[in-house]
Amino acid sequence: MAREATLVLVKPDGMQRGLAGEILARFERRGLELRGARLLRISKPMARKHYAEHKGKPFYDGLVQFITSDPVLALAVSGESAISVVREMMGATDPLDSAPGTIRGDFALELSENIVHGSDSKASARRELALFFPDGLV
Ligand code: IDP
Ligand code: MG
Repeated sequence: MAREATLVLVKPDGMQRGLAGEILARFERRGLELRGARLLRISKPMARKHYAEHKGKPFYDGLVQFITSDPVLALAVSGESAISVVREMMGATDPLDSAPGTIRGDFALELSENIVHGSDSKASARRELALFFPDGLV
């Protein structure tokens, strides 16, 4: 496999619960490298772009509403197979299916408040990193 970069978001619920440090520490301890970090409140247009793949789904409007409701921490992390490693460490989308030891499996119970986002493919990572880090990574 190869070295990759991926986007992580600590969503508004994760920020409100004070889990940003815990989440970043898990990725750092795993050996991933922090290449960028931004604390921001996502605008509606940016949220619609970020979640464009879900447009038309019943939960889309609520998702856009939620991700723009409070600040998020956007992290660019890189390392060997970073995209799949981050996804595995996040756990399944529905926290009720997430294994203990994963971020969602340890900290969440609700599908709509599942603490973190992570890019799901190389194409998504490229697109999402460009959206959140338009000036590039360090
Ligand atoms: P992912 O975050 O694990 O990649 P996606 O399928 O890309 O999952 O969905 C994006 C986000 O939308 C999820 O993290 C979750 O918060 C929310 N979501 C997904 N499916 C549903 C649903 O059926 N009802 C409510 N929210 C959902
Ligand atoms: Mg997704």
